[in-house]
Amino acid sequence: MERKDFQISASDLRNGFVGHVVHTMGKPLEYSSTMERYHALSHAVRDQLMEKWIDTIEGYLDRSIRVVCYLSAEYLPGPHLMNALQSLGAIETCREALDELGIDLDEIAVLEPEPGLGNGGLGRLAACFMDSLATLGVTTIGYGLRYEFGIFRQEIRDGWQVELSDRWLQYGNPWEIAIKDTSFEVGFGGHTEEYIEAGLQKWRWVPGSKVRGVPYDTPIPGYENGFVNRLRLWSAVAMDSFDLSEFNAGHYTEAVRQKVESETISKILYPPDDDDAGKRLRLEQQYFFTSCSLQDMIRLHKLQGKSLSDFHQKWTAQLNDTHPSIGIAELMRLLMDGEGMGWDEAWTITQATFGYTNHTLLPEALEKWSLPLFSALLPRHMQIIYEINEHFLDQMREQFPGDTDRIRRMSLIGEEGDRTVRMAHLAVVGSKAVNGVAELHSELLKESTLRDFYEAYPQRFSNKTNGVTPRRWMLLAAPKLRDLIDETIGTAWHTDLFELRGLERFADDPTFQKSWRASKELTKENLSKYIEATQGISTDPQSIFDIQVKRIHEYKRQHLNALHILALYCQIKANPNIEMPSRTFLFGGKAAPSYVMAKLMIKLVCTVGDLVNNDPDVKGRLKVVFLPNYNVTLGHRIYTSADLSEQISMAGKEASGTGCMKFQMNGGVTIGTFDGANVEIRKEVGEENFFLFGLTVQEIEKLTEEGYHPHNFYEKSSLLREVIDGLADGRFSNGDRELFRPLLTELMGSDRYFLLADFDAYVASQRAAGEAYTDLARWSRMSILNTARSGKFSSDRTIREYCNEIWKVPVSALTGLKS
Ligand code: 26Q
Repeated sequence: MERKDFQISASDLRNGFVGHVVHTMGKPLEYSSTMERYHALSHAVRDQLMEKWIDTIEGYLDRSIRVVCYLSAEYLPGPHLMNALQSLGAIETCREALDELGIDLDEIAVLEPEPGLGNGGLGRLAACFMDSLATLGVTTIGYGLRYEFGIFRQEIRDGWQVELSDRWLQYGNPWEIAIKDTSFEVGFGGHTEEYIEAGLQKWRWVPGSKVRGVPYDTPIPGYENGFVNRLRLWSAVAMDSFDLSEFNAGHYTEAVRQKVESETISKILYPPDDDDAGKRLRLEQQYFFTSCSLQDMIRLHKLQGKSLSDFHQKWTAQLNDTHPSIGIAELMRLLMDGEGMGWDEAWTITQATFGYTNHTLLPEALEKWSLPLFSALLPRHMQIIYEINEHFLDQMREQFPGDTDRIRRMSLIGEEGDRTVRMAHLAVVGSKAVNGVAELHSELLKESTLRDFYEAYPQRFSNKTNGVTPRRWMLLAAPKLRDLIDETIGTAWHTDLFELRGLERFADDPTFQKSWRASKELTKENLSKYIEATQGISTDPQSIFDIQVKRIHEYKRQHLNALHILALYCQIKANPNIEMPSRTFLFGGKAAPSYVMAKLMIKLVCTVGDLVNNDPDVKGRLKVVFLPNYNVTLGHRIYTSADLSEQISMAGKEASGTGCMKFQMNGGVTIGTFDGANVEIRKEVGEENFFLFGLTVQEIEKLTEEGYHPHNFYEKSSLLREVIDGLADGRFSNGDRELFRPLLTELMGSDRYFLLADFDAYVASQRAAGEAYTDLARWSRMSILNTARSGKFSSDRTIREYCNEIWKVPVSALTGLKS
C-alpha cells in the first residue's frame, strides 16, 4: 500500500455538502432541516471515502492477499460521521467549511442515531477490531446481520427499566449501500435425499422454504491511511418464486404472510435471554447470515479463477463466539454438496479456515440447541454434524482408550436430559485455533470449561487479550485530552499506543498535572451539564466521579456497589459531621428484558439515588445517578469523565471486560477484583496505581469446598448488617419491606456471586481510594500513569496478535501517516 494524499479542502467539503442538500435531499439550503443537513453532510463525507473503498475490492481478487473475514452476530460501531471525518483528518476542515455557512457541525452530528446492532462487549469488540484492521491496512470483510431494530432503547420510569423499540433506520441510513444484484438464497427445513452421480453416493438437501439475503455495505475507514474496509450486513427478503406459486394458486393472503414471515429473520436483535419463542428465530438468524457470508466468500474465490482446493489459502474466518459456528457444517455442505468435494478434503479446508474466540466461562452460557429444533430447521447440517462427531469421537477413543466418560463429555451431542447440539464443541473441533479474551480467562478455559479439548489439542489454544480502539475512545471522545497529549509527546501514539509511555516522565510535573486535571475537569463539567439537563440532578464536578457502566448482571455485581453507597449513607446518618470526600456515583447499562433480578438491581440503584440525593444530612457528599440508555454515544462522555472505574465482578466470571480499558486510557483509576483484564491492567500500571480487593478464583473455590455461608459474613460485619437490615425493614425504600426481598433472599441464601464475602474488603478499598483522591498530586500521578501505561490495551496490539498467530496475514507497516 502506498502513501496517499487525502487532505481535503474546506471548499471541496462545502461544495459536496451543498450539492447533496440540493441534489440528494431536494431542498434549498436555507429551508433544509438539521436532519436533512446531517444526511447531506454524511453523503459528502462518504463521497470522500468511495474511491479508497473501491481500491480495497482489488484485495478480494488479488491472489496474493489473504482476506480476513470476521463473522459476528453483533456490531456496535457507534456514530459514523465524526469517526469518518476524523479518519480523513478533516474534522477541523469540516467545521470551517460549515462555519462559513453559519452551520454548527456538532448540532448536525448529534442527530445521527447509532447502530445498536449488539448487546454489549462482544459487539463493541467487533467494532474496535474493524477499526484496527482498517488502520493496520488488513483487507477485511466484517460479516453480520442488518437488524431492522437494534438493541431496545431504555427508559427509566419510577426506577424501573422500560424497553422501547429502536427505529434506527427510520430516516434512512446514509452510511450503507445495498448491493442488490449480489444476493444469496438460504434454505430452511425440508428433508435430505441420497442419490448416485457418476457412480458416487451423494446427498442433496431439499429445503421446505427459502429466503434471499441482500448485503448492505458500510465503509470502515482506517485512521489517516487512505484504507477503507467493508462491513457487510445481510438483510432478509422474501424469494420472488414464493409469492408466485401462491399467487397463481389464488392464495393471496398466504403468499403475503409467507413473505412477511421470511423477512422477520433480520428484523430484530435478540437480547441474551431464555425466551423460548425467540429461540427458533435466533438459530435462523445465525444460519442465515453465516450461510450468506460463506457463499459470498466462495463467489469471490471463484471470481479469481482459483480452485476451491485453495480456499483456506485465500480466506480466514474468525468466529466471534459460537453464534456463527454453524458455519463449520455449512462450509462442509457447500464444498461437498455444492462443489462435489470429498469429505476429507472438505474437512481439511474447513478446519484450516476457521478460528474460534470464546467469550465466556459460564457453562450455562455455552450455546446449545435442542436437537429436534436443529434437525427440523437444518436437516442436512444435522447429518454433517453427526458425521463430524463420529470421526472426532473415533479419534478421541484412539487417543484416550477406555475413557468413556471423557468421550461422553466431549461429544458434539449432549445426552443429558433433552438431546442438544453443543455449538462450542463444534467450534473447537472445526477450527485451527481457539482463543480466550484475557490471560486469566484463557487459563481458566484450559483448566475448566474446555479442559478436555485442551488435553486433546493443546497446540490449538491461545490467549488474545482484548483491546479497544484509541481513535474512538480517546481522540474522538476527549479532544482536549488529545491536544494536551499531542503537545506533550507528539502524535505517534494515535497508532502506536505504547508511545503513551512518554507521559511517565511528566507524572510528577506540577504544571503538567495541572493541565491534566483541567482536561478531566472539563469533561466532568460537560457530563454534569448533561446530567442536569436530562435527569434534573445537580452534581459537583469537583467530587470523585465513581462510575460503573456495563450490562446489568448479578455476576457484575452492580448491587455490591449499591450496598457500599448505603454503607456510606449509614455512616453519615450515624455521624452527620463525619469527614468524607464528596462522591458522585454514576451507573448505566441495560438489563435483558426477561432478567427479573437485573431489573430489580436497577430499581435498587434508583432507590438509593432517591434516598441520598434528597437527604439534607448528606449535604451533597453523595450523589447517585442512573443514566438511562447507556450506549456508545453516551460512552464518549462517560469513559472520559471517570476518576474511579468500577470493575467489581466476582473473580472468574468476567471473561475480559473492555470498559475497564476505556476508563484506564482516559486516566480513570480502577477499583476492581482479580478478574478478567483487571489482572493485566494492574500488572501494567503497578499495584500502587490500582485498588484491588476481594477473593481470588482459588479462594472462592476453597470457600465453596468448605461450604460458603453468607450468614457468617453478615454476622461478622456490623456495617454489612446495618445495610442488609435496612433493606429488609424498608428504611431505605419508604417503608416498603417487600420491594427488595428477592434480592435479599438470594444474598442471605446462596449468594452465588459472593457479595457478602467481598463486602468488607470492598468498603476498605473504597476508603483507600477516597483518601488517595484527597491528595491531589498523588491522585494526578496515578491518573497520568494509568494513561501512560495503557498501551497494551489498544485493539491494534490485539489485532497484530491475531494477524501473526492465527490469521497469518501481514499487517501494513504504515502507521500515523499525515500527508
Ligand atoms: C445468546 C443466546 C440467545 C440470545 C442472545 C445470546 C447472546 C448474545 C450476546 C449471548 C451472549 C452475548 C454477548 C456476550 C458478551 O458480550 N460477552 C462479553 O464479551 C466481551 C468481549 O470479549 C468480554 O469483554 C466480556 O467479558 C464478555 O462478557
